[in-house]
Amino acid sequence: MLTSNQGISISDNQNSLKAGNRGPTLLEDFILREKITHFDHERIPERVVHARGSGAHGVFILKKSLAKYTKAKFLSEVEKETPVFVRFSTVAKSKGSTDLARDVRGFAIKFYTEEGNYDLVGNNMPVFFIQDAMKFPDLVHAVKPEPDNEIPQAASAHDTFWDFISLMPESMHMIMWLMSDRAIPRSFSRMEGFGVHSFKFINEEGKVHFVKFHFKPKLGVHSVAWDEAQRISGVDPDFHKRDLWESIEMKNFPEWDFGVQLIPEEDEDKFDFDLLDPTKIVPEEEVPVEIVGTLILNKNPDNFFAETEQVAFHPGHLVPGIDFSNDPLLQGRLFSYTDTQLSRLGSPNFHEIPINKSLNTVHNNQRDGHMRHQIVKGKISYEPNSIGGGCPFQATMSEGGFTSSPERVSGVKIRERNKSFVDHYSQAKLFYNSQSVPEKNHLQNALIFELSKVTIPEIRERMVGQLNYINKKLAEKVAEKIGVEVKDVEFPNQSLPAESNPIELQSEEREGHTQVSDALSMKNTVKDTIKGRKIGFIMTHGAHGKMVNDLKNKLETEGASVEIIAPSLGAVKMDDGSLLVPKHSLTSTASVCFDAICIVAGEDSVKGLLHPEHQHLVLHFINEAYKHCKAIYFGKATEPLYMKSNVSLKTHIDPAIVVPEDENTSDKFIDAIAKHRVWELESDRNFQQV
Ligand code: HDE
Repeated sequence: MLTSNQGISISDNQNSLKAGNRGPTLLEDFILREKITHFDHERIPERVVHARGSGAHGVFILKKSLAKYTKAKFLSEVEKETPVFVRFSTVAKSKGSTDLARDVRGFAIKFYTEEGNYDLVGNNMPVFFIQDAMKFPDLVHAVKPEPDNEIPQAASAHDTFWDFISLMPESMHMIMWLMSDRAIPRSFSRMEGFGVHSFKFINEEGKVHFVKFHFKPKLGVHSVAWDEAQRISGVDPDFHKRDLWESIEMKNFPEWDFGVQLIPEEDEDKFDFDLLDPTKIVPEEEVPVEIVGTLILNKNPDNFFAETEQVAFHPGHLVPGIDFSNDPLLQGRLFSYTDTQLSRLGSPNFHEIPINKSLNTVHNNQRDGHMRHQIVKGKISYEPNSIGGGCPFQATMSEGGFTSSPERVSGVKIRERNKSFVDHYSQAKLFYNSQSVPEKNHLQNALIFELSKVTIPEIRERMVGQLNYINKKLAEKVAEKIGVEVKDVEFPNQSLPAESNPIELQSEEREGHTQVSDALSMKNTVKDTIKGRKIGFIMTHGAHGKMVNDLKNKLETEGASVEIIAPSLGAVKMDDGSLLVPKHSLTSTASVCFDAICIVAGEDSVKGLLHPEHQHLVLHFINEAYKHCKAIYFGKATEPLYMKSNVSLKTHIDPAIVVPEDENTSDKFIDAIAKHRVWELESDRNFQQV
């Protein structure tokens, strides 16, 4: 039965209580008042950053014991399964903005371990914009919509962001990541996750290792084209959220390998960068990533607000065996997260909300406060006590009590950055130099797009000056397109120690030990599976039933999903008499929502698609998919459509175009989809579009 919040059964949920049929509503209508009061308070403040998120439950399975390095139990016992909740997010955008904004993605994991909650609150990029927490509010103010007119939403392409960035050489490495296609992922399941900071592992003997955390998607790291991202934002702004939800519903569970880079404490100074500097990676060539576990997301939340919105992460939620490093960005984060939960969730009792609750029972003397759920019995809320028999007791180390890793700390109180933090360009170069040619082109075009939106020429000029320290050709190309000259520019940086000359320390001659890293290019990612890919079948009445069924079955057996697109949503009658109900009409979706398309065989179907009412829509579909370097399958008798489309203009052998004359057409199609896109033919495909 429908009840009020006090549990009273409600007999009429349609009409308010009135004085007479046409009379005024009565204040005494407690049912109406309760309903509307609750509704009025349904919203809570959105997260100041990472407002837009998507979450899922899952499990972490340890495959290789790390007991040698950490006493954390969930990382010690092989095959141990730890429940998790993961929240992905965009960073700078509002809760209601598009998934496809150019942005960093949050990758936050709550491990519900037997020793309490452990939160790994990471991103899909391994570095950050700034080195010190002091600059975080400035960074966020600069990237958020400008405060006078609240423009632009879901975009970093504006004056204040680039003004700040152009004055912050330390952000250059992160800018390379942000301008790369990593900032427009194909899906959450195809992006990496990183802990970013160096953390510490401590084993039973108290030995310390620095550790960097990595999550590598089993489906590979794949992105969409920027032009595509812009279109998706209009056609399906929930593209990533939907993909995650649907993959889990279809039991195509997203999976990641969990890996660690381990560095003995005594090797801390062996690198040409500072391990405490969050604008640096530890190149995998210098310290390989050891894969030790699997993260699987296998259950959608039951309620978005209760779980995804109310989940509260904190890099300070640790378990014994893991500790912080002195990274000054991480140190600042340790203050921020509880503080922000207090205003967002409104009470210090947010740990009692089901999604935040530790599996381990909570025993302490903290009491009361807004929205307290726990009913603690007895009169003892202090320690030491004798009345309660001394409970709850402190745990010794052997009983699993948390102890910080002992570290000698001494120093003069000082507001300064260490000289080892000054080199801002070597790893920006490392990233840029490691990209394939199409990736470099995309990065360059992203910079041109973003900087073209900057209205103040001095900012554009300063940015080009920054790029010049990374790559001269890149700087020249961008400068040419944004109407400024490449010049030596001064970068006032008040945060550097007085004796260090930034320009000298950041000179173009300076190179890191590692100059190219394969792990940084998406070219080298996994390209052997079509699991989770979405294939659009374009057809109408008379489509070849056998072809549809055979190809559809084959693609679905390999883990892809096939969606039928037809001129209308009415059932399509195929040449064998069977009926198939389309999921989309030609006007309700677009090629950008699919990884590949198939123009289904069948003379009558092709005739139908050539009808003047549909032809331009079908050709737009094909041409756009072609432009975005996708695999396209042309079934038998589809030649008239092929000939009218831009595909017929191709000048190179294109491995992603499948025509009836090909051998093993379905295998060729599957192979092309698995490769994701033929980025290397992008200029050829685009050139032909003119
Ligand atoms: Fe966060 N960050 N952050 N951050 N962060 C928040 O906490 C903050 C940083 C990250 O899905 C906030 O609960 C400061 C780095 C993720 O709920 C806030 C600094 C990394 C999420 C906050 C950083 C992150 C947040 C806003 C610099 C990658 C979303 C809402 C000192 C390693 C978690 C909230 C979720 C959220 C502060 C920098 C990741 C305001 C002060 C670096 C994934 O507390």
